[in-house]
Amino acid sequence: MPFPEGFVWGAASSGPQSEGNFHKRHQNIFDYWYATEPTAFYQEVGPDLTSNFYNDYTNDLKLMKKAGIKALRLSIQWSRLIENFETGDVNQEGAVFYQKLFTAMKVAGVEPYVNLFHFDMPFELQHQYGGWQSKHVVDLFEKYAQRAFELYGGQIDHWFTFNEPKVILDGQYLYQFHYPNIVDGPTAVQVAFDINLASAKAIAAFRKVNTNPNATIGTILNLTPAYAASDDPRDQEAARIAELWSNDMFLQPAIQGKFPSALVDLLKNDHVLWDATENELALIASNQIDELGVNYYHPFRVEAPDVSPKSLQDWMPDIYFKEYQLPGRIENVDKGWEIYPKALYDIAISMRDRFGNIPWFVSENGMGVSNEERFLDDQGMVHDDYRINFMHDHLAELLKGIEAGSNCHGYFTWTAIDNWSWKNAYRNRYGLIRNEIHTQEKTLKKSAYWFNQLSRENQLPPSNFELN
Ligand code: BGP
Repeated sequence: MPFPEGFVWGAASSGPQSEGNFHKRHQNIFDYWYATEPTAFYQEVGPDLTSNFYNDYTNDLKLMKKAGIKALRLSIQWSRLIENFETGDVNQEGAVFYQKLFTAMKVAGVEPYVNLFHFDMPFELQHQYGGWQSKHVVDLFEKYAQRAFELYGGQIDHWFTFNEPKVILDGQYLYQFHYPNIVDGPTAVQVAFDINLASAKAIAAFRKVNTNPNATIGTILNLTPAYAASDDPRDQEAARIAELWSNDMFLQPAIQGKFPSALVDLLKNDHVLWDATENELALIASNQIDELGVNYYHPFRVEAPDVSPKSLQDWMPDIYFKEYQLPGRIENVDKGWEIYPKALYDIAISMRDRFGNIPWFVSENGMGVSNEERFLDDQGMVHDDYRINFMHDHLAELLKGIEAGSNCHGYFTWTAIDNWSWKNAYRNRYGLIRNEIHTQEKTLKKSAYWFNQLSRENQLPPSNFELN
């Protein structure tokens, strides 16, 4: 079975992970964290150079074309585009960089999908106001978003407000892997609300200033379907709450304009519900996305927690569920993530049945593997059959979902060219294209040829594909 006509074959990346911080006038939280604590990053490699996309994009786009990539999801860095966060005045050099980049993408035939926030809170806003803890920062984000729409509205057809809001909560406010590494459940609850509000405000700004009839706006969520470890009602209950917290807390406001009432009741009961005004809720109610990007890597298996949530303890979402590792699972051991392609079918069906069959696409899916030098041949090509298998098996499940009527219109792999990954730096490589980070030499991996055939034929090549 071919994929539907016009199905988009793309790749995803982000500004902070690929550009390098050349000519940036402000630090984001990762720039700051690396400058003050380099040992927090794998082999002390920071975000200063990354994959040199800032200087190399013309050549990079050519390589992407060779890999069959027809669309690239990337992000504007708030800390590059905006000179004065309070007024929203732009930094000219930053503005020109993105303008030239988007033009080069059109010329190269790589369609830009532009996201406004990929974990990269400007440090000053984190430091001064507490980042997403502050409604003032929400307003500054709206200002920045509006500037971006005004500057690039004529060039861009696909806008996105956020990448993976859930990971912002997890990293910054719960499990300590993004600066400032706070552990505070109730604050995470407020941040969840504020990000939903910021997304709605950016959508409102888009509806106000956009004059491009082809342009749409969406958001990007990492969906981790919650599966109960057993039929035991306690495990089932854990999965129900995990689903509300991990997925529905962002899906429902974005698509339906409201928060899940069962979650609101639970948070209220626990005295940790967010501060929200009637006006803010009305704004969320009236600003929905046009399309959804779904990042999918792994499922979320859960069981009942060891102690009852009624026990005296600091409030964390995990008082309701405990992560469960399926015995005998297939795992990407470099990342500790279970590989479970069927969840992509489940997501497709859930989009169809629970979310009005909204237009959606896979905005990230891929496999990060360490020490890929193991798989280099004499010609210097990485034979990454594991990555081909991973994409093949996920796409086969996705296709089943599409055949069942789910409205999915694209697949973007993470990522085109190996890029810098938050704390892990260049430990795990995800690219279809290898980057020798010491020389910035970039070469196609075997998976790039597989992806090229996929994109050319709009049909799944076999996973045991061989190069001619
Ligand atoms: C997603 C992020 C990406 C990317 C990817 C791989 O959560 O949106 O930015 O990094 O995961 O994860 P990691 O880089 O942590 O291995």
